[in-house]
Amino acid sequence: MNIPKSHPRFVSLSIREKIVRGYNDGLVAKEGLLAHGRGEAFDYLVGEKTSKTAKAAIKAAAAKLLSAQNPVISVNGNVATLCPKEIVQLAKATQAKIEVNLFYYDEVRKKKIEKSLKKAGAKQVLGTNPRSYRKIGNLDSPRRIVDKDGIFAADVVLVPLEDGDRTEALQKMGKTVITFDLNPLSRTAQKADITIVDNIIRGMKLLVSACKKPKSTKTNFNNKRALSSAVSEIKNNLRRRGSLA
Ligand code: PTJ
Repeated sequence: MNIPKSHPRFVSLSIREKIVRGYNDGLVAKEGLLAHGRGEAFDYLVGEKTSKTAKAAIKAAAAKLLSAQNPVISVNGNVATLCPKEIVQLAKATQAKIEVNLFYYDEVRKKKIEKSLKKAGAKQVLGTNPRSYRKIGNLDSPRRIVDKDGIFAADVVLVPLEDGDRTEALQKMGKTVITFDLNPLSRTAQKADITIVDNIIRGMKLLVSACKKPKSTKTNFNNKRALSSAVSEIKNNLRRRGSLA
C-alpha cells in the first residue's frame, strides 16, 4: 500500500510496508511479521526516537566493533529487509563479515537474502555454503548452523533482532555479543554484552556514522545499568504520555 505522507503514522506504517514487501519477496519468515509487530509495540513505548541510553550503547558497540579482530554481522530475514544498505556500510566501516543466519531455517530464503545483500553492495555473504557449515555447541535451534569462516571464528558478533538462546552459546565460545532489540526485557537483550534498545531502522544509521568517525575505543559501558536506564526511559515516557491523556 502507498501510505500518504500526511498520515500521522507515516514513518511507522512505511516501515511496516517494507517488512510486508520483504515477506512477499521471500526474505522475511511469516513469523517475522509477528516479530515486527512486537518491535512496533516496544517502539511506541520508547517514544519512537533514539534514547540517550541507546546512543551510549551505539558508541560502545562502535568501539567494540572497531577494535575487534574478526567482527561478524549476523543477518536474518527482518534485518536484511529493514536495513540492507546499512549492513553493507557497517561491514565496510568495521571490516566485518556478513553472514546469513536464520531461526526459521530455509535454504531458499537464505539464498534470496544473500542475493538481496549483494544487490545492496555486499561483496561477500557467508552462511549459504553447506561445505562451510559448522555447529555451535549448547544450542538446539537452527541458529546453531554457522559458517566456519564467519560466526564460528568471530570474536565479536552483532546479532540483531533475536530473542533466544544463541547469545549465551556464543558467549560460552568466548565471543562478545552486540544486539539491537527494542524489548529491553528479552532474553537476548538481557544476556548480550551490549544491547542497543532502539529500532534498527534508526539505530543502524547511527551505528554506521559512529563507526566512520575516528574515536577512542575505550568506554565504560555496563549493559545491566543501560538496560535499567532503558526501562526507566520507557516508564518516564509512559508517565509523561499518560498524564497528558
Ligand atoms: O529470519 P529468521 O528466520 O531468522 O527469523 C527472524 C525473527 C525476527 C522472526 C526471529 O529472530 C524471531 O523470532 O525473533 P523474536 O524472538 O521475535 O525476537 C525479535 C526481537 O526483536 C523482539 O524482542 C522484538 O521486540 C525485536 N524487534 C522487532 N523489530 C525490531 C526489533 N528490535 C529493533 N528494531 C526492530 N525494528
